Amino acid sequence: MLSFDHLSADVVRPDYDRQKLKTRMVHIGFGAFHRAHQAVCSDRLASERGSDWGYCEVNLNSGELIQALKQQDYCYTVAEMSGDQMALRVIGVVKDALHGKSDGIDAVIEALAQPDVAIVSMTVTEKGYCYEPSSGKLDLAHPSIVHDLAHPDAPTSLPGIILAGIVRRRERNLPPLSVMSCDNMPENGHVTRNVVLGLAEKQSHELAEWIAQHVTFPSTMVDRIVPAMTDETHAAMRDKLGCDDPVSVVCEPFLQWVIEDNFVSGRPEWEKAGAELVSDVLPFEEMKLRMLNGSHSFLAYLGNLAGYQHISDCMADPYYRQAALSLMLDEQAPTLSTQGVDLPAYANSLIARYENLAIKHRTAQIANDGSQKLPQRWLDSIRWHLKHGGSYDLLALGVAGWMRYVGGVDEQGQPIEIRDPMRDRLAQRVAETADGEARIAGLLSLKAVFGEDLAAEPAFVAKVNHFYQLLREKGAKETVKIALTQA
Ligand code: NAI
Ligand code: CS2
Repeated sequence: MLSFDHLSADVVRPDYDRQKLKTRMVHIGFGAFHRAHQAVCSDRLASERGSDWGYCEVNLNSGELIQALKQQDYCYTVAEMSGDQMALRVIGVVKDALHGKSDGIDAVIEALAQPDVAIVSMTVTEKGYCYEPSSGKLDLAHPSIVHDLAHPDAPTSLPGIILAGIVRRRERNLPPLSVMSCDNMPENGHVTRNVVLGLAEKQSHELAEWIAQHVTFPSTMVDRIVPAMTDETHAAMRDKLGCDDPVSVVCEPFLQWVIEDNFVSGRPEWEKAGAELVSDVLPFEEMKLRMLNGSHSFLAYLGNLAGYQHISDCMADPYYRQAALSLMLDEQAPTLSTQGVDLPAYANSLIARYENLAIKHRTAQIANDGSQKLPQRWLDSIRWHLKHGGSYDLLALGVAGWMRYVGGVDEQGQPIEIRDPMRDRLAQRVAETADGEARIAGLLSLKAVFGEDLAAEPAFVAKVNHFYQLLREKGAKETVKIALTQA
């Protein structure tokens, strides 16, 4: 357990009066990322500007972290790591914490309906939104949504819980909420609005109209590489801290947060703690999702197939490094509407971040949930190239790599554990098709991922077939090399 008595002197501690914090924000998804990103900014603000914006943290599924957090008086440690440097900070901006299962969903809805609460934010992974990735619309066939339509007062899904919180606030005549997604989706505010309004519309048109008029859904671009904690990183933290902190998290020094300034009941002055408040986040989101996350997913699938465990291992292979850079600059950058950003400098800064040997970011972690990630990271760019006649070989290789990966067997013949909300559908397509053209056609016919159009684009299908065949015959390392010399 984290204990201030044992902390070494160089650990930064909360230097503000924690009693003065109020629970003005509820955050759903107390995962690694939130702990190292939004909570850090809010903590800096409390420390440097005396902000009183505190959090109630909520986890809907896993309860262990919430339990541990409570035992440590709601404090935990963040370690920024670069090379052999480690900077530690204790975060003190959390006031309260709830676990959906043990505290009950009603306690979560009640937290959302407290008078002081002005913002609910989320980091629940793309799949938490229960939407169809290719269209961004609520998936009405999603089992949790089917449940929530039948039981609106006892919801289980993120959209259902937020909706119930909004309804309870309205019943009590409380000021409306701002609902802020901090997940890696393009126009994440619009996606959130779509799913909440989609569900509300099924309850009553009048309710949906009221929410559309009163509740805001600011979009955000969020960036900081925060890998899942491992036994090794926990041990490194223990050595440095002099005690165990099960809630601790390790991350890179870099942090970026661009927020659409669209809050209906006030917000912390995050701009005074390093965030950028803007009127339109989309150009920033697209740039980050396509350049950073797009190259990440490429390295995740092609790297994992080649036996590279971490992103930094991929960077040690000059062809993978060059492929990531070329994917960003030659195939993603031309698709962007971003103005005034030096994209080559941005791409080089991303490569430098990937090379940080202190950050052990597993390719298998990034490879998770591909069905939710491909549309915004690769497929929209491919559509752009099909329309404008650009070259997209590396993007097509990425798609072929994902298809090999979800085939479930690596290049050494070992099984790959597929973690994806569409795992059963993927496994079914794989099982009912012969490896090769039929498998590719089977996977491309998944409209929730590829939409209606891509399977009907002969040039795209031919490219994916070409690289898939090369991957089968020559393996990932050789294919990446060939793709680079072809490009
Ligand atoms: P994590 O695995 O540590 O935490 C995931 C959180 O999502 C947990 O709190 C879990 O309870 C919740 N969750 C998962 N499935 C859910 C569902 N169906 N409904 C409701 N809650 C659900 O992952 P981490 O690292 O915190 O990342 C979460 C998300 O944050 C990512 O998917 C991404 O969208 C965003 N992000 C992560 C970055 C990173 O480097 N880790 C950086 C930028 C954004
Ligand atoms: C990664 C991201 O897991 C993934 O899919 O691409 O979490 C990535 O680390 C962050 O977006 C960096 O900001």
